[in-house]
Amino acid sequence: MQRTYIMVKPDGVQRGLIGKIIARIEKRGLKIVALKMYTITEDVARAHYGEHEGKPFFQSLIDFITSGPSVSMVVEGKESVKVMRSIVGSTNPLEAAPGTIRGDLSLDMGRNIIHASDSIESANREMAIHFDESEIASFTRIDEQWLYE
Ligand code: D4T
Repeated sequence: MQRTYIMVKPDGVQRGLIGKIIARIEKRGLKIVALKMYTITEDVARAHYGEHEGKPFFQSLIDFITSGPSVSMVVEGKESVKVMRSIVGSTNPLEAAPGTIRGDLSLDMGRNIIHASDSIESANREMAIHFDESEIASFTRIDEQWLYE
């Protein structure tokens, strides 16, 4: 089974959307195997968004992501990277399809409420930034025999 890294960003937390977002992930059949809320430090934010360093929106992205608590998760399941990217929707909420988290719940690129790793490599890198291996649980959900053939 594949793992991916998910973050409900500070705007999602402030807008009271943690529960709604988690419900969508769980209902799809994906398993949350790690979860915590904390305010990301500047150093962690710079490591997480290192690929965007030097871009015009970089500093505002760092200021925003460190501005308040966010919720970090590790989500596991079949093709979880691809499935989560499709549940989340396009980076720009104005282009995100209805039915996606961003398409239903947000309007602005800089306030797009959720992050999902864009590849297996990014997922591994981001999980290592935000979690110790010991924080990631290993268990079987009781519905797994009905989720997978
Ligand atoms: P994240 O990483 O937050 O899940 O978003 P995406 O994977 O969908 O998109 P991204 O890495 O290209 O962008 C990271 C983050 O920066 C914000 N952003 C992005 C912005 O404020 N202005 C921009 O022009 C871009 C491209 C939104 C998401």
